[in-house]
Amino acid sequence: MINLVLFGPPGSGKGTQSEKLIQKYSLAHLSTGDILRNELKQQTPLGKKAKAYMDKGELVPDEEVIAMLLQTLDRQNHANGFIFDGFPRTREQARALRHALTDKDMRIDLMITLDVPKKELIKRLLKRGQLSGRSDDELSVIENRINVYNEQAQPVIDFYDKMHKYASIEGTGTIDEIFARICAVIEAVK
Ligand code: B4P
Repeated sequence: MINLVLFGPPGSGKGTQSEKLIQKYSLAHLSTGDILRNELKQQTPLGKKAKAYMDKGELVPDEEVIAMLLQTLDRQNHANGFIFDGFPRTREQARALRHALTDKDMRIDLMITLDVPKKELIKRLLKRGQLSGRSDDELSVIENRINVYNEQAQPVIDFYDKMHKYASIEGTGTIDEIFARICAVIEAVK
């Protein structure tokens, strides 16, 4: 079993690389962004509340996101392990995840950050906005999402770095080049 956290700014390729990782390592995928977008689509009370935050590029409050993630975690089969994509994003979320995993006799093996320059993030997200119509892929919202990431990232990185579970990966280049870099750090801890 291996449990991974994929971290990085918006547009750094967390979703893209997660798809490849779940194939290669047969992991269960938990993306809080995807779960929230699904809640929004279903017009659930959480989805309606989350929309206001997501539209502005703000984080959905910890209380809601943590409860949602823990419920989903309880429902998932975890034979080979999990990839947590976009969670935790705050130190509170990191603490809650550690607590929940400890109760299940599990732990995070590695937190991988995808490092991508701001200019490239904006380019990728504007392109995705044109192709997918995601309403948060619009310039002023993208810039706020990047600022929010920059404010919240360091405490999360420190949380895993203190436990020697943090790896930073250069997130530019082709998708396959980045994937090879990620696999190399995973193989080193397996
Ligand atoms: P997320 O869904 O996590 O969205 P993201 O950070 O924008 O995406 P990601 O990094 O996965 O980018 P992707 O691979 O798609 O969050 C959305 C919102 O939900 C947040 O702003 C927040 O409001 C809320 N939320 C989610 N989790 C939360 C939490 N834990 N707490 C509170 N709120 C939370 O890549 C982007 C684009 O780049 C794609 O189009 C892709 O094709 C392209 N791309 C990828 N790799 C590339 C490469 N190597 N070269 C060129 N293009 C590439």
